[in-house]
Amino acid sequence: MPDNNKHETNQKKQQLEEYTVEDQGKKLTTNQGLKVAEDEFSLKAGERGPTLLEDFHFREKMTHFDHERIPERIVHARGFAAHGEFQVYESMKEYTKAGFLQDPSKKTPVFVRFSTVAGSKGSGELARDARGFATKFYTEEGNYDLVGNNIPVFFIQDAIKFPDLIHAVKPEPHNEIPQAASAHDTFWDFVANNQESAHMVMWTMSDRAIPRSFRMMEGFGVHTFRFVNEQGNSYFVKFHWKPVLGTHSVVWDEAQKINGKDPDFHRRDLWECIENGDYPEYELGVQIVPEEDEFKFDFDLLDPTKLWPEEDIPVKLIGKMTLNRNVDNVFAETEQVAFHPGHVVPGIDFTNDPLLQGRLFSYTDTQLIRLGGPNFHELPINRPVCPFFNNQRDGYGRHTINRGQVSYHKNSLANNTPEPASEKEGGYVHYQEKVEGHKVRARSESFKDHFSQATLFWNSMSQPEKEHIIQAFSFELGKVQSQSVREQVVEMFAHVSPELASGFAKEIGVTPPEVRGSGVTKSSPALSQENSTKSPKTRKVAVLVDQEFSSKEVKRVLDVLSEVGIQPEVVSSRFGVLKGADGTELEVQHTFLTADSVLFDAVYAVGGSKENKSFIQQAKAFIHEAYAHYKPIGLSKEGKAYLNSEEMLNEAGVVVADDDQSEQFVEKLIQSITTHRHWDRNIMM
Ligand code: HDE
Repeated sequence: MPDNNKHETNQKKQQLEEYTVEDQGKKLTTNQGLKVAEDEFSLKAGERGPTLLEDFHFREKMTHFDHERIPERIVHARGFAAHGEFQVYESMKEYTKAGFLQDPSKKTPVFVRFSTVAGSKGSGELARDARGFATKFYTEEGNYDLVGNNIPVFFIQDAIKFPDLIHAVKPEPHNEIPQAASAHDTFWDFVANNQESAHMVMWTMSDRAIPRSFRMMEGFGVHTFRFVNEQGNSYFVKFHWKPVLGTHSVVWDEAQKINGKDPDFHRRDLWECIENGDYPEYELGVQIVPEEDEFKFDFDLLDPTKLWPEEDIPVKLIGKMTLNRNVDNVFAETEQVAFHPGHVVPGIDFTNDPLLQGRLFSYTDTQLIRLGGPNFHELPINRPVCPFFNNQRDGYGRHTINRGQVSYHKNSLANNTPEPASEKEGGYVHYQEKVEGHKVRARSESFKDHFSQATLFWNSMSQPEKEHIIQAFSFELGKVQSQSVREQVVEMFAHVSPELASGFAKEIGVTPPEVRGSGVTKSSPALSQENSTKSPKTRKVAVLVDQEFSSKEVKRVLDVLSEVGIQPEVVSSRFGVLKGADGTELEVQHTFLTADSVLFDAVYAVGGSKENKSFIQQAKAFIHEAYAHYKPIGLSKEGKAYLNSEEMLNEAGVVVADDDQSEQFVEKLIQSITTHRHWDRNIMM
């Protein structure tokens, strides 16, 4: 019923617009609807006189302003979001009765918020950190939230430790330093003394923690959830989001520079791609384990520090999400959206993962303080698209005007309305899992292996990825002041891999450990980003051009790049129009002052007048930085001269145009851009 789908999407949009889009030509009024005659001068006794208390318009305006800020999220404060839709490929009836996973013709509206975890609301987006990947599905059976991260495991196994973890990673309380960074004593002290964190720390020290784009990172539900079908059969399930453009990262030196040059790099990237119609797409994947196989693995399915290797339990791709609309107002939507892992629909249920169980309490609790009361579900962004109706009443910020005298169940005065729905009518019935045991504060023996999967992750990395991990540990522990903490961390990661631990031990002045390791030799190729999809689409290329450029190939190269979805942008010394030797014109989009090589995926050096020393100098610096970050580099005949050494011409990913071969040049350049980074390059500066 495609028409119905359209109707729902429009209905959601309308609901939101009702509150967010201002009509042209409206008159300014107070919040009581009184038309305002003057909005620039406060009411005074005489032109130079004191302001009068009587000025109700001034007081209302100022009071509202004074209260504009709400508490930022204690974690995931820095976030950015977009609207979109989800469509399942084929009915998932066999495994789940969830309505939105039945009909391939149905489009379910979604809202997705990406975030960093540790930093404040205004922090740089390229922090080394996990990324939040939270999706709200506005289904006909109510809202379903898949509140995940871009890393498939977590630091801790029990929710009771979450406040400790977050206290340790947040800026240290005595001086509030450092912002949005785990490179400090308290975080690493926590890690060394809470060794269940080993696996996730491997991920946060890897390239996964510095993604190139929200559009190029995976998402994971982390916990094991349950699917339940119409017959009442249950399956364990792990959720994945797989980005269609593949999973890609920047390098650490670049990340730090981007934070200065453009702290909004990730949100800008998402915003611009959606505005340009390059809609980010992710496939929803599920790993499914029948209930009877619960104990067939060498790890506990309920342990959130463990992933399910994709080679053992394949990821079935079951649908696609497309993000196709930017928000109208960041505060009303992105800031006020309230996610909760407990927002489920029939067919999706929980397991006893002790981290998940704790989250089921925390999210409503946090919304109460953050959104100022129990009516946050009435905010346009949080409202379900299906009707909702119950006996809850009153509270801060109530929008609904409930009619009638009855607000209790059971009743006879309103014919027992609202009345619970049976399972057949769509009423949510919790999966009747059998539980028994002693009331204890304890951890299962099956949760006690902290190192095997950390080693699995290490074994699965390519050589460059391993080097990046060693560099990340060296950086982070290099910022740790306590020698004891450094030593404890080396000792801990010697259990994961002696190669890793000795790799960074020597960089931080700690005696390399005696050989140890976990003994695990298995690897999971799916964990390496090197094996992910590669695509040239939406890659940004800085085209360095100056006046009098020799234009034979340029226009054609730019056209071909654009045809395959690459975005070439002209960078020069000054804004204006550049004229090529044969009269071709190019408009400058950025100058060296406003752009930087770290903000692009690749460089195409065209060049220009030999007289402009300033251009040449700046172009050289631009190219060499891109080169040092392993980026694709295309050089025109003139551009060749900008390299410091002839040898660089033969290095990986450097493509040179010879006039007669310009066809091959652009093809090779596209190939080089598709590769993303050229790790087997000698860095000689
Ligand atoms: Fe969260 N988490 N979390 N978390 N989380 C919050 O809820 C919490 C955990 C995740 O864009 C808070 O509304 C506890 C794992 C995302 O709005 C808070 C525990 C995963 C977001 C909270 C965890 C997540 C949050 C703060 C340990 C990946 C941002 C503001 C038991 C599966 C959602 C808010 C958004 C946000 C609590 C662990 C993902 C305080 C207690 C594991 C993506 O309620």
